[in-house]
Amino acid sequence: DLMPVRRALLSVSDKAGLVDFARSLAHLGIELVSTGGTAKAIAEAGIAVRDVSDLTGFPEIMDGRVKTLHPAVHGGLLGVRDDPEHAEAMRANGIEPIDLVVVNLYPFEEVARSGADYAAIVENIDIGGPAMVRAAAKNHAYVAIVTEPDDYAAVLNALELNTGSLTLEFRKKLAAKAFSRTAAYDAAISNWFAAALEIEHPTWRAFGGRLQSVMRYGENPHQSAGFYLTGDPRPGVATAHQVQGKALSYNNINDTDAAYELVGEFDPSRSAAVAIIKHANPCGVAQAASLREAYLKALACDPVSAFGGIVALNRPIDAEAAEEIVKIFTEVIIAPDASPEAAEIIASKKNLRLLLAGGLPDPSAPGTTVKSVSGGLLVQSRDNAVVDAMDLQVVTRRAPTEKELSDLRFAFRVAKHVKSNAIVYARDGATVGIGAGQMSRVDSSRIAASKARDAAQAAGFPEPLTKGSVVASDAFFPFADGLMAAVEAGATAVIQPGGSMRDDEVIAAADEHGIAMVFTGVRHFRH
Ligand code: 93A
Repeated sequence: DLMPVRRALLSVSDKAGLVDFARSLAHLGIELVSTGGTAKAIAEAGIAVRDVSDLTGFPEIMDGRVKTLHPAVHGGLLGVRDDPEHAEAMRANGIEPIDLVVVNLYPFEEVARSGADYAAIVENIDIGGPAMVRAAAKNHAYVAIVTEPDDYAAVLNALELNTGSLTLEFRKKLAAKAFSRTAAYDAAISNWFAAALEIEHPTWRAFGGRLQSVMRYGENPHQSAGFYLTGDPRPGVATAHQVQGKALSYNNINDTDAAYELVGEFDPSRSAAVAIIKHANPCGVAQAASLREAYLKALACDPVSAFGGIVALNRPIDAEAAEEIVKIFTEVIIAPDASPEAAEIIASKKNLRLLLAGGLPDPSAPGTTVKSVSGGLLVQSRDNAVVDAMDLQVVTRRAPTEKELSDLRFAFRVAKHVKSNAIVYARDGATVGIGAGQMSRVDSSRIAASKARDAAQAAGFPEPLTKGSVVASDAFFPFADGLMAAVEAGATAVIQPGGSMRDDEVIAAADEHGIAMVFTGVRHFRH
């Protein structure tokens, strides 16, 4: 399965890391062949390189439109090495085998995004590059194809590990990546045409949107996926500008949406708010005077889960907050805007995606949500109920204190964005325990309380932060047991919709333990 690499063909538009990579390949005794600008960059670094014209015996013509589109190149890429007829064809026609191909394409996407003129965009449709990428990827039984500077280091490691050869397994992975690159490239071209000519994309009507991007995969690597835009201009994940970082994945977009919708609940003129999201559920939410403080409070709720999370902020991100956020691995940051200093701090993390949305989602605005089921679509109006507009009713002997009431509202705001059954413990404007997505409400209560114990233990606190907290439930407690779990965890006040047949039992249990409870009359199921 090991194939020795003796000859490499390099043809790259993005010349990042090229010279170092070429030098290392040359040190391994690999012959380098290259196209115009790439060959020039390599030769200028004092590294021996053959011009592709030398291989083809044909000059690069038509401003480079035809430089590698030649049987000497494609025969060297596609020839089946151990097929005697192919070998004979190579020998008879003087075709030299190419074992490694390093190509990245004309930057069509960037040029199209930059709003260049029509002819310039068309000129950036790479033809020879994708042809080589596809040929090499098809013939991965013998040829390795590298399409991203980010992979140079891994290729060199693999070559060194196998003394100048690459394994079939590695070549297969590179081939899979190569085809996803050419698929995304062609999707970008066809989308640009559709937009330029105002043609409907074939999938437009079916999904009620315009294809914005083809993702490398969906929720899982074996699923394909695309991101469709409805054209709704309101601030959110679809209209946000991505300043830096890798392309967003399917899960990133889903989670970033959840994160941004959640921080949209917090009026930026009243407080800074931060939400950290994992798997579309918050693992910490807090409001405070500054974004930095809000982030640290949100992080403290569940620092273990926050790793690799999505961070959403309700105010333009500043340097102090950015400095804290980059300390742990984060996938995406989304905010209305960023200060230049914050953008610079985030720029030090090349892969970290930064999205600037221009504004915040309005939680009380009307809208529509769509979910697919077998053979159909479920459509409903957006859950735009906000706790400030709800008629809160105190149902216990004790009314909540001012402080409890403020935390109750906070907790219910958060609970709206937690998958059902949702239980949210909060204290001092921060979540201290979140139970999400359980089939039983008592289980959500217990999970939230046990997560709060873990977090307190990790932070070295003597007691879990649920002691003296308040608790929100997205739907009514059907029995007193869910409420009792909250009492045991140390909650002193409860907010919930009410409306259970056993409300009386639940209220009696609350009264018995001196708990203050308010009913909202509004349920926030979220599935
Ligand atoms: O104009 S092309 O479609 N025709 C070709 O034959 C061809 N061969 C390589 N574009 C072609 N390329 C592309 O040129 C590569 O994909 C790469 O992006 C770029 C590298 O050109 P240079 O080495 O001159 O900078």
